[in-house]
Amino acid sequence: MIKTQIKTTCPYCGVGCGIIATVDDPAGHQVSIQGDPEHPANFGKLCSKGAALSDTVSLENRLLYPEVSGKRCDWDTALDAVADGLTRIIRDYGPDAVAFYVSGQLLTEDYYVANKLMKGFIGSANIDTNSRLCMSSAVAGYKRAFGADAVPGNYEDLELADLIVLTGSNTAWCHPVIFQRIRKAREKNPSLKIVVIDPRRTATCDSADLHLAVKPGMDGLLFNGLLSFLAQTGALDKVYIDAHTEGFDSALVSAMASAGTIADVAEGCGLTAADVEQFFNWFAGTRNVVTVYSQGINQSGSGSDKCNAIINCHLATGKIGQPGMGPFSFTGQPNAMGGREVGGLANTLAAHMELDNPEQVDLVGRFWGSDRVAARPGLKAVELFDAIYDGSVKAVWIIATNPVVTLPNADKIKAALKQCELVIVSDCIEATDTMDLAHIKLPALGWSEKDGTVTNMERRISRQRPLFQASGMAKPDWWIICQVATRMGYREAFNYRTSADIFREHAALSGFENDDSGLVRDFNISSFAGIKQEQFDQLQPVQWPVTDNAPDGTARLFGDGQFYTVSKKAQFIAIQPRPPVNAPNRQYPFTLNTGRLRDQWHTMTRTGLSARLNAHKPEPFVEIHPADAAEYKLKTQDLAVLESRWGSMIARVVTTDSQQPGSVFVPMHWTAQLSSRGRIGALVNPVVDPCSGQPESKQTPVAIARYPAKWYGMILSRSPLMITGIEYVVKIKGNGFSRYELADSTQPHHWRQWLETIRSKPVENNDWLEYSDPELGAYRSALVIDNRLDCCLFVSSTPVLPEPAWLATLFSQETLSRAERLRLLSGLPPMGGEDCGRIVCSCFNVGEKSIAKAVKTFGLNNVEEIGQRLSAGTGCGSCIPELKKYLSQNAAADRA
Ligand SMILES: Nc1nc2c(c(=O)[nH]1)N[C@H]1C(S)=C(S)[C@@H](COP(=O)(O)OP(=O)(O)OC[C@H]3O[C@@H](n4cnc5c(=O)[nH]c(N)nc54)[C@H](O)[C@@H]3O)O[C@H]1N2
Ligand SMILES: Nc1nc2c(c(=O)[nH]1)N[C@H]1C(S)=C(S)[C@@H](COP(=O)(O)OP(=O)(O)OC[C@H]3O[C@@H](n4cnc5c(=O)[nH]c(N)nc54)[C@H](O)[C@@H]3O)O[C@H]1N2
Ligand code: SF4
Ligand SMILES: [Mo]
Repeated sequence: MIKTQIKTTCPYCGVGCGIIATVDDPAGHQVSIQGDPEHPANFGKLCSKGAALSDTVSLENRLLYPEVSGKRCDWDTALDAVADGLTRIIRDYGPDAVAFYVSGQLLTEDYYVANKLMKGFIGSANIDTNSRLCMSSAVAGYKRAFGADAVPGNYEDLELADLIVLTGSNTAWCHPVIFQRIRKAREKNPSLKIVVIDPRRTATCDSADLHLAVKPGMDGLLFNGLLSFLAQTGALDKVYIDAHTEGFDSALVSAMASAGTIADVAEGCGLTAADVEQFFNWFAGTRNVVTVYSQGINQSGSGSDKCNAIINCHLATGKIGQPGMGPFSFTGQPNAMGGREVGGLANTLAAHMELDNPEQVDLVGRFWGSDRVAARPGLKAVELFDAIYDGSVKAVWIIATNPVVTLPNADKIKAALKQCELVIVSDCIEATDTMDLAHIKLPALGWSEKDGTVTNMERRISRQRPLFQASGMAKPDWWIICQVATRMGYREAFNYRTSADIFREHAALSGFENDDSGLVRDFNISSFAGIKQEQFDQLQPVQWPVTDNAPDGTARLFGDGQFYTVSKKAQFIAIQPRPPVNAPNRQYPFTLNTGRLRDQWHTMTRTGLSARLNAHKPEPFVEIHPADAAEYKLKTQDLAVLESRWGSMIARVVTTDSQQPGSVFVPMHWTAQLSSRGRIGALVNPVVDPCSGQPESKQTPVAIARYPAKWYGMILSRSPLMITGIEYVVKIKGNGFSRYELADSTQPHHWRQWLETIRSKPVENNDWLEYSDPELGAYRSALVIDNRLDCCLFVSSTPVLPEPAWLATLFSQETLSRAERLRLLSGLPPMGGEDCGRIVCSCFNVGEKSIAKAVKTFGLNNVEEIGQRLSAGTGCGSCIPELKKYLSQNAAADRA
């Protein structure tokens, strides 16, 4: 059989890696995934998440049928219910009583029609997107500086740079393929320096020449300090400032007034003066500098100002617009950029136009043939959910995002949706925390079925192509939106047959009256205004603008020193640095920092389906400095309760000196589907940046205390279990089994009876193996059916339980040996049996114990030698920073 090979794009991060998918079995949803060697984002590389895509395209947990009020129905019924509901509320309360909350994980075509329906025809701008939580500060920063939301450079600039500053970005885990490109660039150019600015010592620091563990939230001061240093040391490019910029003097006055001396900056930022000076000298003395910034900068009550403080330094030295230099905001989602292009934010309009610009509102109205285009900005995400909570917004349609988990003050979001009159949710997944609150559930196509375009963080438009036919009754998001629009009376404006029809219109709008007669707009892909279906199907990755003057796309912007402002000059912004809005206090003494893990994507609706991705960091955890841990009587493996003014959660304690004292870190990923008390969003303060509306998700004052567990337990079971009434439960999908981590603060159960009830299925031919020591609070049991392990439970009064990695191997066996049956109850692997430890390399399933053992036994000295011995690190390469950690630990042990 000849297998079909399809070129498509990864659905996760903004790197936008090209993929070659080989469809092995179309009906069985079997596919093999490889990096596309020809795609200019990744040249064949993929990270662990991209490489594991084949694990996530099954029908497990897919939403396959529409539902209205809990009943499965056909599309007509569901679409009528949506259209009638929205129409009725608009009639009774006006257009601002309805809202859409959408996502950077939509295709450009989906996003375009959602925005067109709300802003162009319903006539309200109450459509906002999860990009508000992600890079709205970066958008505000670019617009203030350049007059347009335009990313100046590209990935190649990172390879051409001699200094890369990564601030508020854990590139190694969040944009791993770019991190690999940086690593390769350094091998070629040993003089390339890397500075990482992050309160934590992350995996990204592994390649850093200098790590500035900045005090949380103080980057504005640091970059103001840099601007003032550049001025004082004669490092300014005065010719560039005069010719191409405005506002320098007041920006410098502000910078100098707030920053003071290097020693002052260092003190304010919690750094040493020597380190600050080193960084400043490198920036001043290097022509090719790229400053990458991401959520550590954007997710802040003064995020937009921080972005401009960074851009100011590049403008002041003319380090912009040429190969190897520039400020570079890293975006998160696969189509964050496409969303910006179609105007998905509540304050923007399609094709990089603005809602507060009457001429542009008029232009878009004429293009769309509508006289109802919203005349003013709508509610931004946090305000929007406040309005749902207080009842002024009565209907919300949530598409491709999971706000009950990811918005700040998330328990309030849940309460808001609970009391909202009409909640419509479109998702490809059935069980999500947000979907659970939907009155109308709409099944969307998943990544492997979708057809359209996305734009990556270097302005490169690529195709996502379908690998499989639609599953169940799932439909493209654009189709669902257009059907609703049609039923609301807007048939003519939404009469598209394919996503190519929409792309063509989007391209035409970008070129519509976009010439010197008006103010030229940066976003222009007018070359595609007449694109035919076959050409759309064959579309090669290309960087916008794509116009008659630049038919092959545009690698860099601003090379001619011309910007998109009225004067065509870039603008300096005077910055007054501000600390986080809520400072730690006696009741909540720690700063909570939240962010991402290497192998999970956001709310885990897809990556959580992959056993190999779950193996890296299986449970919600809190990282805390050892000194703080000691003060609060916390040890690694304990459970801790974290609490803020807004909510609480329980997490496993990890003590580490990569964390700075006074600050704790918790990953953002866990949901109520997978954990009883793991939603960190419940604690995050809903403070936003007044300029961008982006929440301050990186700094919330919290308290921490040991969770008073009476017992800790772990279950591995072939069939999923319904576990209720236990305070701490985390569910982890393994290969052929589910694992549950448990704990509770009340007296232990009658274990055997309890296990039988939650297993519910009656069994024959079963053996219960049991061991109990009430004195020690220990209990272990295993249910063996036909000599095959079905389920096992381990309970202890301490958090030390058997290593799950070797237990997991027993579930792939059809029979248990005598030794294994015995060892099950001792909780130890059989003699000579493999206990590889927690998985570090998810491509080759190599655990930390195997690595540590091999490093020691064979005296391995570097990552390459580990790779030759164990294959670890030779796949996607995402684990290389961790492999280095084992090497350095071993070296330290040898020295000791
Ligand atoms: N594996 C994985 N990759 C992803 C995603 C995912 O879910 N999983 N999501 C994607 C998305 S949507 C996004 S937006 C990107 C985000 O990519 P990143 O922004 O790189 O990711 P985060 O982990 O949110 O935060 C980055 C770093 O900011 C640091 N930080 C916190 N406070 C401060 C501060 O005050 N100053 C500075 N300088 N740093 C600070 C944190 O310690 C953290 O290491 O990742 C994308 N890639
Ligand atoms: N505490 C804290 N909170 C944060 C952050 C943080 O760093 N800390 N980061 C913020 C950032 S940067 C971001 S981007 C957000 C992300 O937050 P969310 O967008 O809420 O998280 P996801 O899990 O990506 O949600 C996407 C949803 O869309 C579904 N989906 C996937 N593909 C499709 C599709 O094609 N169509 C439809 N209809 N549905 C689809 C998925 O199943 C999933 O339910 O979280 C934000 N929240
Ligand atoms: S770096 Fe990883 S997650 Fe991001 S696009 Fe590439 S393969 Fe996908
Ligand atoms: Mo994001």
